[in-house]
Amino acid sequence: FDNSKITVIFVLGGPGAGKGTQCAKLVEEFKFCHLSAGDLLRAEQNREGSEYGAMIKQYIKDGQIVPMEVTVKLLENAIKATLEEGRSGEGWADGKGRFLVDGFPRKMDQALKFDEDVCLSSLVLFYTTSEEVMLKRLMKRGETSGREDDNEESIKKRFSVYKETTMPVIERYKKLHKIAEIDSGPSVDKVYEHSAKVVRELLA
Ligand code: UP5
Ligand code: MG
Repeated sequence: FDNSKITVIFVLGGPGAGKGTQCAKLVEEFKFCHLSAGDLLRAEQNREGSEYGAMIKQYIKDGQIVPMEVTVKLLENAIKATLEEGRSGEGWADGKGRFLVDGFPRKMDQALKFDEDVCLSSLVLFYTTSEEVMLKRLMKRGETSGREDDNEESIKKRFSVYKETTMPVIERYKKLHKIAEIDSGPSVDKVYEHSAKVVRELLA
């Protein structure tokens, strides 16, 4: 994709940091298209006839990163479909397709492949809070979410994969000066104030 036609913001942070919650609010104000890599994988897992369903299910339960070919392809297809629908006209003031890519890239190989095959990102919103807070949020959500990885065992695995595999990706974007770090410990509205300010500055 041509970087002059689309703006991509990556949204990272530990499991339960609040990525999805903040993306939903950013969509309302800034008319982004929100693509959650996890949601796309869960949809593919449940799609009838998918050859990857069983594999994805196992990876997600173990908190492991699904092989990048699958995830990058799902994201690429979703971006393409959105642009073809012509959403870039209506609502997107500068005529540019705006995408929030949530929960991605969480492993170095994915980051490099997306840069190479899809496009360069403009910014990374990086949500941080303590593991204690994230665990509490996820256990609470697990009471109703139906997500197979919202249980203590899977959450612990997700935390360790995040530290070992995703933190190096975040360090890379820090070196590239693309990171906006946001404390996601406070209330949803407080965190959003900070998020909106950062995004407003980027789009200005
Ligand atoms: N909540 C949110 N913000 C709050 C606040 N400020 N105050 C109080 N409560 C707050 O929030 C989690 C919960 O906390 C919610 O109940 C919310 O109301 C509350 P949410 O916004 O959903 O947090 P989020 O960061 O989106 O958490 P999520 O669980 O989605 O993060 P993960 O990164 O773990 O999940 P994701 O769906 O991205 O990935 C799942 C799995 O998919 C991965 O583990 C991996 O196996 C696989 N995957 C890949 O293999 N490759 C990829 O590229 C991406 C995913
Ligand atoms: Mg999420």
